[in-house]
Amino acid sequence: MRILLYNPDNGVTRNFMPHLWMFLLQALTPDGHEVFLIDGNAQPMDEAGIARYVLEHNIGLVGIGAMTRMIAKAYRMADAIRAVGVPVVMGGPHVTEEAAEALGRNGGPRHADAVALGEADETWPKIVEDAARGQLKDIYAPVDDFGQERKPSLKEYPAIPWDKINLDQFNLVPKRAHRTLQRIGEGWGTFRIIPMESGRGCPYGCEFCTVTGFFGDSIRFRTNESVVNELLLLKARARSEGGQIAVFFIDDNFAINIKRTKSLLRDIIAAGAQVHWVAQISANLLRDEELVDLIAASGGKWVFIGMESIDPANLADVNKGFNKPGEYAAVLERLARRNVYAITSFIFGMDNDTVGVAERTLNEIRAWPAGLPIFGLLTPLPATPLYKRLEAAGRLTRPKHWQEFIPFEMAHTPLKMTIEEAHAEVRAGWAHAYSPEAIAHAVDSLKDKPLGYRINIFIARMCFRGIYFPQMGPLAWLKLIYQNRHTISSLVREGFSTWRGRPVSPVPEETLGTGVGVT
Ligand code: B12
Ligand code: SF4
Repeated sequence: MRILLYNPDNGVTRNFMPHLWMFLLQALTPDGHEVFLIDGNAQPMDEAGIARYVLEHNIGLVGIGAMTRMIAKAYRMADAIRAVGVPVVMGGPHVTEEAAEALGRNGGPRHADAVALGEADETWPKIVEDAARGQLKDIYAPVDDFGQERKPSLKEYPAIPWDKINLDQFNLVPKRAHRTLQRIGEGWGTFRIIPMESGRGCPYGCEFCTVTGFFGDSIRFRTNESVVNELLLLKARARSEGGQIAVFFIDDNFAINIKRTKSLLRDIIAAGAQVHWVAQISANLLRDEELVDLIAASGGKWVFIGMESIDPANLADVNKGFNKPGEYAAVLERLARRNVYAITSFIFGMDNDTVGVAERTLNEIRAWPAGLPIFGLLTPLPATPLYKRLEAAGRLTRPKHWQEFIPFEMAHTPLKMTIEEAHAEVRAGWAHAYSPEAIAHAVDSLKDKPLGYRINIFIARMCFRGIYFPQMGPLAWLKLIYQNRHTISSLVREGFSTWRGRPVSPVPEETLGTGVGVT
């Protein structure tokens, strides 16, 4: 049977990274079936397009995975596929919480022939076999022989064949530049950010988060050896095609067990498996100097920190009191001393937020080492404790907000400001943090570092701006380049004089070094 695994586009940005679930399920597919992958962010497709694709490729089963914010698009695509007679199985966090919706059991239309609840590592082979026999069941749940929920152990993690998978759709280097860039330095003909997990689960239970409910508070890890081997495989592939690779460790809290994280990072260093990497780590775990040393030595370049708020009352409200705003600056400086920078994520519209929260937060950010701040709104995702609390209090304004997804729009009323005021705060956060002046300031703050770090922060800020401000077409980019022309010309001038002052060197890593790539 031919199987298509499809991930819908998010409708806002061209995702910089593919989704891991597709590669994982592909690796877990029983022999004798052929698997095709389409990520809608890399290969945009509409309903008619996907219906045509499944017919032309003689697809016998389509698997669709989606977060809550993409579910409306996922349902539309599923409807189009089912209309041409091909069965659809859906999985992922949204349908796990809203299976009745996907199966049309709550009064709405049916979108999926089957739903895979929770982690599907162990149920996927069964789903494929049932589909091949034409006997798909409605629901597949990961349970043991006694009907108890079972979380897969990651000790027997499948080897994802990164050396063989066709990754053309995920190359961030434009096709036209491929050949030229392949010859530069160690080779920049391809550049991909690959998702990899080293463990699953987070016990912290923040009120707005799906993770503790979905993956459970039992933390599971792959063996160090399996992670190291995967890194070596990716590194070898990048080398063989004259390209670069970076890894996003998608673990929810990469240092949740500090002892184990240190041991993994030591093994990566010992095996020479360093690639540039990004990971999510909560601020409280970054107090450990030795851990931060190992992060830097093993290739860590960016750490994503869910700071959420600079107000301890807000943090206590959402069960994230372990975040201590008073130590944010020290944590970021500890990282910056090792040339590791942070993506700092904030949520506005929390219960103790008042008008002016953006400016108060920006004031703090301005005093920190340069990084990539991002701003969002408190969002009640289905089945989270937050959703239940707001529902019980009658505060949900759009209880099924996912059925009509609108980016950066609240679905409940905040306590101390209006919905419109919360929207204005998010807009102010993005507008100020990504203004040409703020970008110039961030670049300038790294003037004591090699040029590559300034280019790195500049490119990253230009790209991250697109999370909020639509900049999909060439015109939007031209406008952006014009607005930031002074910073660009100073970087170009400096690059040129650096290059003239240097002998033979191919384009040095720090010149191209967008902070990611094979070390
Ligand atoms: C990496 C990641 C991202 C990446 C992007 C995704 C990517 N390209 O990988 C980045 C950092 C950009 C990101 C951004 C966001 N993310 Co995110 N992200 C994650 C994260 C940490 C890992 C995803 C992952 O790969 N997990 C590991 C794989 C193996 O698990 P999985 O995807 O769930 O797949 C398993 C099962 O669900 C199932 N399955 C999944 N799909 C399918 C399909 C089929 C057919 C079947 C059978 C089974 C199946 O089988 C898999 C194996 O067991 C998750 C948290 C988490 N631990 O999952 C949050 C998570 C998915 N993100 C979340 C959110 C909310 C966001 C944002 C909206 C945050 C924000 N406020 O801006 C943005 C939106 C991004 C966008 N514009 O699209 C939520 C989603 C909750 C929900 N109900 O939708 C999660 C769960 C985290 C949370 N805090 O609750 N994210
Ligand atoms: S620390 Fe992060 S992953 Fe863990 S529950 Fe809180 S928000 Fe979710």
